[in-house]
Amino acid sequence: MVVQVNSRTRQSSKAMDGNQQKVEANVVLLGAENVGKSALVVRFLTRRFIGEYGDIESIYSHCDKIDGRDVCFNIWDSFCPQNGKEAGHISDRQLQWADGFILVYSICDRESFKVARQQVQRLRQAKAKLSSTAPVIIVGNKRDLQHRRAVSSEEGRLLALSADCGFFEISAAETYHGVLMVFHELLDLIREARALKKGAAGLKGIVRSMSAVFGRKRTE
Ligand SMILES: Nc1nc2c(ncn2[C@@H]2O[C@H](COP(=O)(O)OP(=O)(O)O)[C@@H](O)[C@H]2O)c(=O)[nH]1
Ligand SMILES: [Mg+2]
Repeated sequence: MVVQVNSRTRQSSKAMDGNQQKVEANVVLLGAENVGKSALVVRFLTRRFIGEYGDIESIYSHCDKIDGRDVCFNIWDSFCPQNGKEAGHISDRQLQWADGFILVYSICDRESFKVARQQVQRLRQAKAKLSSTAPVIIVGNKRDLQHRRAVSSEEGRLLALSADCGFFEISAAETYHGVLMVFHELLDLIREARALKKGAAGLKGIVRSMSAVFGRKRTE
């Protein structure tokens, strides 16, 4: 069962045959320690839940056909220490590299929701500074542990709405489907953001050419 609220690299599409384009998307997984970031990535890559994942920070590549289009995800599974100054830190490299973010908390860990809230705030500030359009999806994981729930769906949904992020509640332990929906939704948002950027760049070009023409006329 998945709960969803709907609310976007550098351009790195490569031309394939005809109009088909290969889409590449860099995705960074953020969130506190122990919320299931690695479980979510491994589920997406292998369709399996293996239980224990260790504390390795890795970048994985995963290529697939989605809606008849070749898509290649590069997924940065980050490692976030729970305590100290480093808690909730998002590096400049991650900010520059990412086309989109998946921000995970555990529905049975109130502290992890606090970290998610801080990271949403950091992302907003950094995005404004870098004029980045990278979309964010907030994910409440461990939905199977209802009896230990400490964060209501409503709180998660409100956080997402307030920051214009996507939202899902899932269980990486129980289903592959929820995880798949998160990546597909993020891909849609990334493609939307690229199209908007392209449109805005095109519009700027038209405005530049028009002002060149009218500018010249005035001086003639
Ligand atoms: N019950 C339950 N446990 C989960 C779920 N996802 C991850 N876990 C467990 O939570 C722990 C931390 O997972 P991990 O992926 O290593 O978290 P990370 O530190 O955020 O990468 C592990 O023991 C996982 O088996 C889930 O959806 N439900
Ligand atoms: Mg991990």
